[in-house]
Amino acid sequence: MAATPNNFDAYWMPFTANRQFKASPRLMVAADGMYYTTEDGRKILDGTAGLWCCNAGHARPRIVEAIARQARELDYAPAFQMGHPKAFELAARLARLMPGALDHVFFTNSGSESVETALKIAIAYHRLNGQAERVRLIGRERGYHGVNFGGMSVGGMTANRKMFGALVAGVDHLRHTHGDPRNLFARGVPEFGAELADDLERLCALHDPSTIAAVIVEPVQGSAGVFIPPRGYLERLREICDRHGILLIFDEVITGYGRLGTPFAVDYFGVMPDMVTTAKGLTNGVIPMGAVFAQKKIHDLFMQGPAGAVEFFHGYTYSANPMACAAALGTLDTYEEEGLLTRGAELAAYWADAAHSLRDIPIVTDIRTLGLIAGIELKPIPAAPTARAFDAYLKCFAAGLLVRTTGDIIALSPPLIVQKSEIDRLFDILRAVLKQVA
Ligand code: PXG
Repeated sequence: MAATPNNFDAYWMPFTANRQFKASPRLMVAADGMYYTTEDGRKILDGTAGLWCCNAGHARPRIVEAIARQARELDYAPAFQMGHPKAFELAARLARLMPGALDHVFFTNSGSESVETALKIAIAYHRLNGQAERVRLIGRERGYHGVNFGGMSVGGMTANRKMFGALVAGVDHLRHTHGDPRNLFARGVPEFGAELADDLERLCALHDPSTIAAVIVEPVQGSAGVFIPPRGYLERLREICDRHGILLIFDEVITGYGRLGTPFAVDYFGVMPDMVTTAKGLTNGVIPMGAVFAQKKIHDLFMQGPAGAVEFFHGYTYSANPMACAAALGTLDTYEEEGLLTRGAELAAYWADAAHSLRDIPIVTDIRTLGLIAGIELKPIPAAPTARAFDAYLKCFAAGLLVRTTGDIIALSPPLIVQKSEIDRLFDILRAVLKQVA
């Protein structure tokens, strides 16, 4: 086992209460299958697939071997005006996996970069299409699209925005879909609230739809606390976008690669956006990588200038990095061989039953489930919002279970290899902890 570092000072940790953590650190030193191992040798059941990304579980041989082989064979190749075979192989394979005409793939290194890339493609697309006035971007309250300026601006989580100035100009937000009491404890897609999509018409009336480039939404809002779109909501957004010539972007950084029991949320909801942003499960979280899928009509419009001209002045040093491509191919092999991209569909009912069994606990005020996701909302301690959920998080960790919390919501998203016995164990631990924090 690794030795405890003797100095916690230099590392400025992301999205972390640094001083609290460093006073009482939680260090992982190994992972295998469904379990992490902590520095003090305890096994922790992974209830969150790392951060919604290790969909195939940990230390998967196909991925480990692919990375090791790639490091020996071709460690890095320049990304601009140059290529390597695995980049093309991976893009072609992803295009086959994604339904419809979403058949061109731009590689990034994270969900945040995928979002920036898609927003830039949207604005540039309209300009190439003779509609340079389409520059506005519409996101949604409580949306999370990463932490870079574009994604932060279309995002709708206050804490992620308020410290950072005026953000990107020309952005507005749809209302979120959470809170209709008729949807409480709904299993799967809730029935009420499709008309909330009409909020887009309000923004169109306010700004003039001919100034709007794109709408970006997470099909299921993850980070803010698992908010599942009401039945018919995404269809309605699609219709309104079509009516006004607005591009629709699905941010599938969480929902992509099997989380809902289908390869993508596009498959689950049967609604076809113009672009899809992904990351996380693309490489099982093992090497940073993101991918933006664009419809053929978008890609092809860029390909019309002089043949020697760079068509899109955008990209990253590590776009389609060979190590990341190898990890992604090893990941897709694993998903395919083990049927993981649809495994969630087989387990969804068992998962939902287990999650909803917590309903009798008095501090549980709502439970939401879809595929292999669950959001369990707790009654906040008066005057101490988030404290109860964080306490539950610490107690779960002490009891051998990793969960995520956001506000007073516990979010669960286990690796897609999870067994029923592990689902039982997960909810047994959670039940005991929720009773302790009541
Ligand atoms: N879009 C969506 C929908 C996301 O969920 C990002 C973009 C940004 O991805 P990167 O790779 O830049 O972090 C995300 C990331 C959580 C949690 O616990 C969620 C994310 C990241 C970390 C924690 O809910 N989502």
